[in-house]
Order: sequence, then structure tokens, then C-alpha cells
Amino acid sequence: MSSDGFIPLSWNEVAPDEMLKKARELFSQMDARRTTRHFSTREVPKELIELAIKSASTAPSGAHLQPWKFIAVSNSEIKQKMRDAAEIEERKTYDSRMPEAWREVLEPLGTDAIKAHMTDAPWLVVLFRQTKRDRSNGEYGPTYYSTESCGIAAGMFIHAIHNMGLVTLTHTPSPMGFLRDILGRPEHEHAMLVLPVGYPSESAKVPDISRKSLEEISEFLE
Ligand code: IYR
Repeated sequence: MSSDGFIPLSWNEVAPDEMLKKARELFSQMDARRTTRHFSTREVPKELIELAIKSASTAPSGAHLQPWKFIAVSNSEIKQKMRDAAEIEERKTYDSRMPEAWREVLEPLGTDAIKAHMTDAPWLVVLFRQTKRDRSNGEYGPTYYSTESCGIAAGMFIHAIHNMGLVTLTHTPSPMGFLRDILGRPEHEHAMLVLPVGYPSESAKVPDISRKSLEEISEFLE
């Protein structure tokens, strides 16, 4: 038991050649990840979803408040409700709310108002961002950098899913208020992402697009 609230860092040195090997392997594994909208209905054990959520929750967060709540839904009736509500909003978005500049960049991705992934995928994991925390004195205080914290956690979740050999999609039905209502979440929780998780369907497709090069995305000042 530490007296000042600190304990020694648990850290193991990695030899330089081993470091490079691990870094290359991780990049190659991550570079193979693709986002698909085409899911199989094949079941996925709950324990895998639990482990992905636990991995995501290792993310650093503002003041270590861990301002996230992951709601994992496999219940078909709830998934259908979520899909119906998402399709109502998305139809409005695609039919009239979406400006031309947005339409232009979505066109190569082949997205539309039909959200089959919400009922095909065996799990829908909804990431809620908490803007307040319970101070355990009957009051609520703010959270800090909750968008950054949840963004990092979402990235870790996505990687955990890819690492276990499953696929996911960062789905953002907009506006997302209906998710709080359907899932019975409190006012201070804001749905940030819907992450369908499962196996890809046999005919799953992905857009023929590539990633920006290192030169385009970075600059080194040495
Ligand atoms: N939220 C809609 C539209 C959409 C928006 C962006 I930015 C994307 O990268 C993909 C889709 C949808 O999920 O279809």
C-alpha cells in the first residue's frame, strides 16, 4: 500500500531491434484493417465484446475520469428499434440535410440511408460520452476533455476488434439523440459512435481507396 498515492512504474525495456520488429509488425497489422458496412449475422461470443470494451477502457482520459459508457446490444428487438430510428434520421440527412460538399466526399464511400449493418451485425456497441461525473455528494461536476478521451478509447476499441479477427464500422447516425432515448441513458451522456461488430459477410466490399502517405501527414523538424 503506497502512502503518497504513487507506486513504481511497471515497465520493461525492449531491445532496439526487437522494438523495430514490433513497430513494423503492428503497423502492418493495423494497415490491413478496413472498415466495412457488410456484416454477417454469425454470432460473436459476449466475452470478446467484453474484452474489447476492457481494452478500450485502458485509454488515457482527462483527469482519469474515464468519461465513457459502452452499451453493447445483441437483443434483436432493440437493434431493430435502433435501425428504424437511425434510418428515419439518415433518410432526412441524405434526402435534404446534407450539403453538396459533404455528398461529394461520401460518394466514393457508397454510404446511404439504409442501415442493414444495424440488424445484421450480432453486436451494436454504442459509445456514450459523459459530460458530467457523479461527485458522490449529491452533486455533478464536469468531466474534462471527454471528446478527446472517448476518441482515444474508440480507437483502441477498433484496434481490439481488428486484432481479434472481427470487423467494425464507425457509424454516426445524425442526430443521435434517439440512442439516449432507446437505450435509457441519462441526460449527461451523449452518443458518440455506433460500432457494429461481427464477421464480415461473404460478399463484403470496401471502397477502393488508399491512405495518405507519411510525407503527406507528417513533418519532422530535427
Ligand atoms: N452518418 C451518415 C453519413 C456519413 C458521414 C460520414 I463523415 C461518413 O464518413 C460516412 C457516413 C452515415 O453513417 O451513413
